[in-house]
Amino acid sequence: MNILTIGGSDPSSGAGIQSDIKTFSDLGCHGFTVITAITSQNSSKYKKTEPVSAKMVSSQIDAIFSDFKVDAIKIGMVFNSEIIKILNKKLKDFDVPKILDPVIKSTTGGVLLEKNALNDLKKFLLPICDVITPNKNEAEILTKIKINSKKDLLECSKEFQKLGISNVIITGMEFEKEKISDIVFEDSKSYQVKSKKINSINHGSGCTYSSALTVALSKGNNLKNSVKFAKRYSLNSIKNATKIGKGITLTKSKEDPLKKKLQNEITNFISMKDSYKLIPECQTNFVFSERKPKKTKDVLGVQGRLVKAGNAVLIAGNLEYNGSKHVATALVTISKKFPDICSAINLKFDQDSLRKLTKKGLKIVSYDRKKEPTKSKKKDGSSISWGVENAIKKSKIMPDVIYHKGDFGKEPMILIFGADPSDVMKKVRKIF
Ligand code: PXL
Repeated sequence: MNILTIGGSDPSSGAGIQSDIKTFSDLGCHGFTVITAITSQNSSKYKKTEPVSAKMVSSQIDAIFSDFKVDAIKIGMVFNSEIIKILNKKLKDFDVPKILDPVIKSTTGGVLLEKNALNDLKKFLLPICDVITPNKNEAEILTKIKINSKKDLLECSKEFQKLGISNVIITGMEFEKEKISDIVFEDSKSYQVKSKKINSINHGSGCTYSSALTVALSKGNNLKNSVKFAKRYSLNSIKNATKIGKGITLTKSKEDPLKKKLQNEITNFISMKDSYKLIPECQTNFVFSERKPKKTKDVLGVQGRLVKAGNAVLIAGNLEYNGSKHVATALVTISKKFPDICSAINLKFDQDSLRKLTKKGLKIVSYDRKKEPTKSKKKDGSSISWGVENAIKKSKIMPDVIYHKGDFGKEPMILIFGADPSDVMKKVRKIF
């Protein structure tokens, strides 16, 4: 995914566009930046702001839009009315998810939005965005409603919706002891996403939250799952915040190294020419785990699979443990006998692919799904483990590929295994 962040430069890289790019690349996305202001600040002090001219903001947007496909936009610090108006003009007809983090003041006291630009933010930016993520203070300033109860929150969100934005997430509310809640108003329904409260003041948590939310939405996740994802991701970044300066800590991503490796190879897979030709009707999953996973919940996979869309392959969800059922079951089963196998992918059955894989020296075994006992067929999810066990029964050395030619109503399939995702990809590339 390609994500554009529009905001201010923070030289400490704790917040602003520098922090956004870190989050995007950490989550396997490419980040574009349109800078609205240059700030001078560090972990203890906010010094100065120099806004970029509206003309230059406009030119940066043109440079990006004239070249790249942008999948979602995050808007943070916009600083003044001129910039707000140009953003309205350039973005209003651009139909991708637009997430507005209406930052007004930094933790260290810097002004991120001029007072006289508040009304223009409401008039020109809110109506063209899809989701707004104010904290309590920002919500109160923008709606002029003081929040003391859940009823006030509802009124506040209705006020936002009247201003023309349908999805409102008021972040960081504290209704319960030791808990922190994001209150989501999605059109006419509302719900809370809670997490444990961490007692620390840090720089960048708001930016991390809204960037992770933008990534999740860009992939087509619904709002609820995207909020859950953003909350977990930013919570981990807060837990992992580091004190590298003299002042407050800077949030720091705490991505699972397994996720990073799998994400990289998924990016390689989908950018490989003609990879769409390898996707079966039931779509593809690419999985990875530590050695000897016991259950599918120990295996990372793509929640919504890798799906064929014309001549492209799209990632239809987040990388999650328990994100795959079938390919993860195959991995759990094979790793009992061959514990060095920690990653797998399923691909469309094709005789030509099998011929090429054989010619390149890969070890290939198979099973016949028609021979599966009725008892196993009836038990949900046991066909794959039966098949894999059957295919490797006589194997003394680790197989690279297992295939089956299908059964009545069952699609034939190729599974490629490896020690890790890059080993799997090396084998996949042998098909071309
Ligand atoms: O976290 C809000 C924020 C956004 N953008 C810039 C910032 C800050 C907070 O300091 O400096 C540029």
